[in-house]
Amino acid sequence: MAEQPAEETRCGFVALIGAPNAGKSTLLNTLVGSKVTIVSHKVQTTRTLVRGIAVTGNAQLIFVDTPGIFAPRRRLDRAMVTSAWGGAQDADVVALLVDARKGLDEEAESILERLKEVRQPKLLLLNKVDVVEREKLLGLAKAANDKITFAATFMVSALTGDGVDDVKRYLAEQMPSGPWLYPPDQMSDAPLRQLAAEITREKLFQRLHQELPYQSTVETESWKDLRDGSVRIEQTIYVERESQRKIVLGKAGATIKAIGAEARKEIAEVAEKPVHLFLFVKVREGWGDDPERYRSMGLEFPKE
Ligand SMILES: Nc1nc2c(ncn2[C@@H]2O[C@H](COP(=O)(O)OP(=O)(O)OP(=O)(O)O)[C@@H](O)[C@H]2O)c(=O)[nH]1
Ligand SMILES: [Mg+2]
Repeated sequence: MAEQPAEETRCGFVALIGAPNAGKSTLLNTLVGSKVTIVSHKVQTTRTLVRGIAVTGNAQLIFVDTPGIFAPRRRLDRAMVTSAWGGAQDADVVALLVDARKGLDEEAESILERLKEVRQPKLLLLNKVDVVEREKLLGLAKAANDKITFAATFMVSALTGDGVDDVKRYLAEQMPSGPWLYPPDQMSDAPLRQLAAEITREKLFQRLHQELPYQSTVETESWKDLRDGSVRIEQTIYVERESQRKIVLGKAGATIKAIGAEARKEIAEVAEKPVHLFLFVKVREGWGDDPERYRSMGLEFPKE
């Protein structure tokens, strides 16, 4: 078991911000070395702040995964984007992730513009270098640095882990002196029941198409440790309409069964015990305007 070193320690917060799909959550999991936040090929997967904790030398790095920043339309979008900038506000260092394949598109440009007002040291992380030519990366690094002052620029692949250790080593030196805020072995501060709900939501994002993932949310309703060492978990998937409920269930329940099987396997891995997972699908019209759902996600409820 890792121990907090006796010498001087450092500890601080690093916010990972960027456009939807830039790879923030993938990077967080790679930085921490364990799955603490969910990932999908779709945009707007992450809905709230998720912390992942890593130790490098004498420093404890607390990374904060944030929802992608985009032009919000719905109430939930607004809550997500507000939460992302809130995460940046509270951090010691703000790391901007840019999908190097996309480059400085309109979305990235508008984040850069607002980032100018952020007072903390900023880091530029050009991500997805595994699929981009080196020349393009250099041009991109220059273009972004011409716009605002970054303390440093790194080229990484969150997927392969390329360059990620360099980022950690650099950040470890930047953290303020102070005691570690979490036990040395802790990788996440989210309760397991929350991660379990997120894992099921990840499977929804990966399997369902078009608007449906965005009109659904998942909550863990009950978590009972059984005497045989297994756990019985009940979760509710909320959707907006009856027609959506039918799609989530699938023909003869095939879709929900597949989602449940995938989620159960992964929840068992993080819970480190056998899991009995029971999924219910409920229609809750306008859940996107229901303050209770926001509370359960850990989001502020925007007034409009
Ligand atoms: N090739 C490649 N793909 C990556 C890399 N990092 C992330 N991806 C892929 O990009 C997609 C989005 O990744 P996420 O980590 O969910 O992105 P995000 O920034 O958290 O997205 P939101 O939560 O929606 O804001 C997924 O399909 C990832 O597998 C990378 O370094 N290389
Ligand atoms: Mg994410």
